[in-house]
Amino acid sequence: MTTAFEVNFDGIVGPTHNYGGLAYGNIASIKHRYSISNPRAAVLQGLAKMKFLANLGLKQAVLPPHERPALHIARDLGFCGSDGQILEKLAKEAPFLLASLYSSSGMWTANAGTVSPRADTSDGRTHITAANLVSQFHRSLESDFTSRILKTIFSDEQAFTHHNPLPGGSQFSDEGAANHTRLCASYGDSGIEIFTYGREEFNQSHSSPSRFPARQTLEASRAITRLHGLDHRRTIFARQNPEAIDAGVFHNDVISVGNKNVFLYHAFAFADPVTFLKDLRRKFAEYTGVQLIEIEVKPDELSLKEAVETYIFNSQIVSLLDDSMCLIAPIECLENTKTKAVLERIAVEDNSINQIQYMDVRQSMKNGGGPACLRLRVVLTEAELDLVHQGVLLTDDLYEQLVAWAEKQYRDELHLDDLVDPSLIDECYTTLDELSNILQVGSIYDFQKVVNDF
Ligand code: SUG
Repeated sequence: MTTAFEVNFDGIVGPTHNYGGLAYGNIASIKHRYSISNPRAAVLQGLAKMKFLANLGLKQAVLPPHERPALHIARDLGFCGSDGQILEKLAKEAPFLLASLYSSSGMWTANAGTVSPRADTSDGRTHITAANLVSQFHRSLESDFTSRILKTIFSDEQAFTHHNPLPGGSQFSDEGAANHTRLCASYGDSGIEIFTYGREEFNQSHSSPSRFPARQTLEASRAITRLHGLDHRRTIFARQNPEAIDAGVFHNDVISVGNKNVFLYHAFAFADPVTFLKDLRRKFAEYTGVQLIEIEVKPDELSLKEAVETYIFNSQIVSLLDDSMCLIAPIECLENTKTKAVLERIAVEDNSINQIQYMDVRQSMKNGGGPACLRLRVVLTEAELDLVHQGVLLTDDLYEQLVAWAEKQYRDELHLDDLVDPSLIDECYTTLDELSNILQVGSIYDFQKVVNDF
């Protein structure tokens, strides 16, 4: 058995965090469209969550925000003139595009990519595929920078293999780890990788959601398993319940979550739960030698609607140093009597989870991103962790630097009308430039390269 850790790479909320209502099928995003956002509160909430996990003795790291506004995309789409003129034209002709180019959606790093640890892959390397996120325009802008930053952080070619985001259009729509759950006996052992998808592009015989789009395709999930060299005997593909997608479950991590041998899910999460769970139980017992602990939440205990409103399943389940587990839930679950009761039941049952903690990430929640959306899980051995760029690992010192940086640089409030102000561009560049220095990641942003060329 090799000792390995789960390291959470949380996205730092960007300085342009806003409520553009861009994500169709994500009920919170649509509900809060045009609200005034609080970027400083948002970034501090995210940092506080990271610090909380680090204080529990867990390995915690950060991923920097993306460069926004993504003005090169506006130019690619035929908008011309100075930066200020482009912003004005966007505001007048295509406000949706303006909000998209300013979106801070890179903060939800559960969608940054899919990671398979060395214990699961055929060549014993950690495989990483940045998600193409093609199902939502504003999110599709993330994949280039995500690839770049992941390659910067996991740069050792002997240990880490990076694959390009999947090619093609909606047929290979890939949303990263939000639809990927890895279960195992201990992190260093090989595990069972579950890939959840909403639709099969080349087989339309299944019922589809009627209200909202299914984002992940089976074809994309299969491609990831091929690229990562996963053993098909330890891989499972499970279709999301279309009814759940129509209730606002745009990613599977809104309705199930797993850690080690614990799997928490809503009874309506999967299209064919009986077959899926039977397969999972059998494979898990056969290949890990350990029994799976299933925690099912039934619809009479909590409806799909209540699950989506509170994001209870978007909790993080983490293993503490004594090997007990802690469930980190959004604070909204404490304020809802039904979810609070479900969590109290989970805490007293015999299932390894004996601690529930509530986190305030309300700014992110208003855009449909809970605690689990904000982090990308990467299982690493001690040797691999040493090869990771050390500047992104959260220490007390880095935390203090990031809080001071955010307090100095971030606006208290941001309204969509503010996005047309050209001075916001420089403000963002200065903020991101300072961050790249703090994290010692070099000139990762395009605007830094332009300046350095002169
Ligand atoms: O893709 N929201 C994100 C939320 C992602 C949550 N991630 C996981 N479930 N893993 C999305 O729907 C809203 C942005 C806006 O409306 O401005 C947004 O993109």
